[in-house]
Amino acid sequence: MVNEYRNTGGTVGPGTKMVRDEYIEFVITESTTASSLASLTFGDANDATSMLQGVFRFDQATLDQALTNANLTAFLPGTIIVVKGVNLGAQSLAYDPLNGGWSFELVAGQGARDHSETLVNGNLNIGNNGDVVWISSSNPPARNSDTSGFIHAIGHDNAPGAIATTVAAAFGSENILASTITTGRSIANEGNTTESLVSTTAATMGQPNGGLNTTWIEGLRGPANDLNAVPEPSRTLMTLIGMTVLQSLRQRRKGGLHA
Ligand SMILES: [Ca+2]
Ligand SMILES: [Ca+2]
Repeated sequence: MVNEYRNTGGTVGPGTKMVRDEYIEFVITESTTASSLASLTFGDANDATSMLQGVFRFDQATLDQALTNANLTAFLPGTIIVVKGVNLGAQSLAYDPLNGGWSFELVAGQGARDHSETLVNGNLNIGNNGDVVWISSSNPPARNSDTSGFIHAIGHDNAPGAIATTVAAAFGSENILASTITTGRSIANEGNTTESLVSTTAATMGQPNGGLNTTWIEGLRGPANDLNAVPEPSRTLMTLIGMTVLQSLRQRRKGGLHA
């Protein structure tokens, strides 16, 4: 799922097809192999959200390297993948969820790159007036209006074009924030699988977006990371201990009054 995207006023890095200081962020919701991820495409829309604009893919050799580094054969639920412009630091494949390293960062033009079939051939450039960031099983979209393979998308537009309208119909109206944005802002999901999109100056590249989004992603990562996943017997025990303490306090207070 698309979790966040950053809008700056920057220009496209030479040869990278993406604005040099923008980023987009995906959350993996179920165990996914490198070859599965490499078969997907992702990208953005034009400012009018009426057409697809940039089409990217993940580089499988790079994904394989991240898995090798993690000593895993598939990406785990709760993993955050960042795709970023060339000015946002070196590519980071230090993926290690078994030791708390739940994100990795691909640089546009390196581990994430423009799709070789340039049927849709724009730059990944987040717009002030509107945009849709999408991920698709269609490889690649056949034309700039082809949303048939969309797995997920979020966007913003106060006057949605055809792509944003389709996304709202397919995934829910909460997937499109009815607003324009300024530069220096992210569109971030502060919800879970039911989006709660906000326009925010906060940048949380590679991290959950706070609120329910953090609770949800930590839940995907498993019980060790999720206080809400404490097994029922332990919760019951904690409640009982709490009640016992309360009763002791009351008794002590009563005793105090009598003394
Ligand atoms: Ca765009
Ligand atoms: Ca984030």
